[in-house]
Amino acid sequence: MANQIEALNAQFALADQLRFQTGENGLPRVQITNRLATAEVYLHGGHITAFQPQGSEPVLWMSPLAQFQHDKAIRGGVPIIWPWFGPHAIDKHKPQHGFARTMEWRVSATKALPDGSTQLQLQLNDTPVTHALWPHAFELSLSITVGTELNIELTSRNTGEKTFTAGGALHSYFAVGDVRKIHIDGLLGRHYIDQLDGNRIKQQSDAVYIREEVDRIYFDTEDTCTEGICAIFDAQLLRQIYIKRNGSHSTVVWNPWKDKARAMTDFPDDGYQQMVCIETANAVDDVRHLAPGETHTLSQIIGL
Ligand code: TA6
Repeated sequence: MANQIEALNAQFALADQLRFQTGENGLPRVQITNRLATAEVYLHGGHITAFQPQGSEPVLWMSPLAQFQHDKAIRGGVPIIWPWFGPHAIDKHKPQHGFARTMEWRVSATKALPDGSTQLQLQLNDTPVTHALWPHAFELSLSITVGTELNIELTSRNTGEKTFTAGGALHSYFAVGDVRKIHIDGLLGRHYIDQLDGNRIKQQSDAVYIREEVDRIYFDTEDTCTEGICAIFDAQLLRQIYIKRNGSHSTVVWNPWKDKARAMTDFPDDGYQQMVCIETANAVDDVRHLAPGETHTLSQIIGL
């Protein structure tokens, strides 16, 4: 492990901005610190585990019980969901939310940008392990730019000989002071699938409040605006987190509330009070069909 870290620093470290270190449970971690913000990224899952603009509170929520195991997703931060969202459509034995978040990604580039932000580019290609789960050749590129905003771009490329269909999400866990004192704007009038009520389709008639378990997939329809901006108004921390979404016509809002929180071993019983997931997704009918050589980029910009 130490050799891997040394080799990564020799090739990709950026003086006083980006370094590789041994993270939790010995997993390689990227530490980014610049004059605008700090961030942490694990090569395991291409997983952003921290983002904090200078002078602000952390923007992302991380579970203190997160397990940094090779075969598990890290709980919190921004899990990369790909090439399917939720359970596999046919084989329920295949991993929930696909395999990208439990694979080891490799570093393809690091850049110090002129505006003072720092960019990390990671890549994941198909392997015999992924072929056993999903019989397609692909190249997945993840570009993470850390500045006053956090810009995440996930680009899927079909490098095979036949068209494939891929879904996914940037499954972001946002840190809030008290989830009962927030509301979410940007989804008014949108229809959603209520995953807790027989997948019934409903329409959002007000801002989104979290007063119980919530698990909804909002989708664009012809008559609902798709300007792609959501905002969390946090009355406790007196701040607003905005999420500008692109390449996505479906947005997931999730809070496990008490019972589900208690049922998850990597999630503290009261953790639901300090987080909410708003996920920039390609879910349900919003999956993308890529012919050989075609690409799709799912992206979001997070800021305060
Ligand atoms: O965020 C939507 C969702 O699909 C929920 O149904 C819940 O399962 C959540 O993802 C977390 O999934 P995970 O596999 O990370 O425990």
